[in-house]
Amino acid sequence: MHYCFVTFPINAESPFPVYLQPLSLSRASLTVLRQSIMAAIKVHGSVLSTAAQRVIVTLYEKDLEFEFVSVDMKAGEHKTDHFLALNPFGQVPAFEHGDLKLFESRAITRYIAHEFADKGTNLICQGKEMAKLSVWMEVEAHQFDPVASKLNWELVFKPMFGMTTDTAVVQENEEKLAKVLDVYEAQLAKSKYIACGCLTLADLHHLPNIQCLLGTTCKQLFESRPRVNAWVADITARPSWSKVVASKP
Ligand SMILES: N[C@@H](CCC(=O)N[C@@H](CS)C(=O)NCC(=O)O)C(=O)O
Repeated sequence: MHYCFVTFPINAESPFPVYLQPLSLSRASLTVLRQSIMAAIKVHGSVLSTAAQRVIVTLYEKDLEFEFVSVDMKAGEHKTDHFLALNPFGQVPAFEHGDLKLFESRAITRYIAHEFADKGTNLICQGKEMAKLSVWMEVEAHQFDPVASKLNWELVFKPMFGMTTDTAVVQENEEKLAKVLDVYEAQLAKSKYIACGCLTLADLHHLPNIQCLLGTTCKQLFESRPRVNAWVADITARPSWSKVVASKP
């Protein structure tokens, strides 16, 4: 029980005289009070943005409340002065926590995981394990993402915008993705998740691009590698990710 002394009666069974009766708050009401005092978290983005989805899935895993501020990218809202004040590169997502303003999805997820280390799923490690986790976050950003993003642009977004897919770019990047996934298959023989034995930011960072690729011909590149296939099935089945998928139009 948490007490906060006030000078009016609130707890009828209290042994204290009325003027010294404690305000007894349940754990649930204290949480609500604490959350309303805590600085608000805002994510500016589009539900279609893979980079914004990376941040949102992390917030869900950490069980944090946040406000999603929809940016109308079709209307070029991300290039307006108002948005450029949040991200000078004019890209979503942008993130606010009180007076802190951040951009770059992976920097945002790292901030969330460290700042709210005691909330929700622990997505980071300590010492040498953290060093390994950093390696796999870099692998996702520099080996997986460039290839996956190109494939998603050609196979998902170009058709969505009525543009023509460049099959030569698709073939070149499918070959590159196959090589990256061969490394993942070997890594997943050593640990259940991509960086270590438990789910971390490195796994979450992959989710948005993987989800898009599963709706394309690239699906078989994941399915043909048993450990990669099991890992993909595991991380895409997380309730946090299901919530992100459900929010897409
Ligand atoms: N490295 C950035 C990439 C952000 C990014 O490319 N966002 C895309 C949407 S997924 C965007 O805003 N594109 C519009 C543009 O570049 O003008 C991050 O991870 O946050």
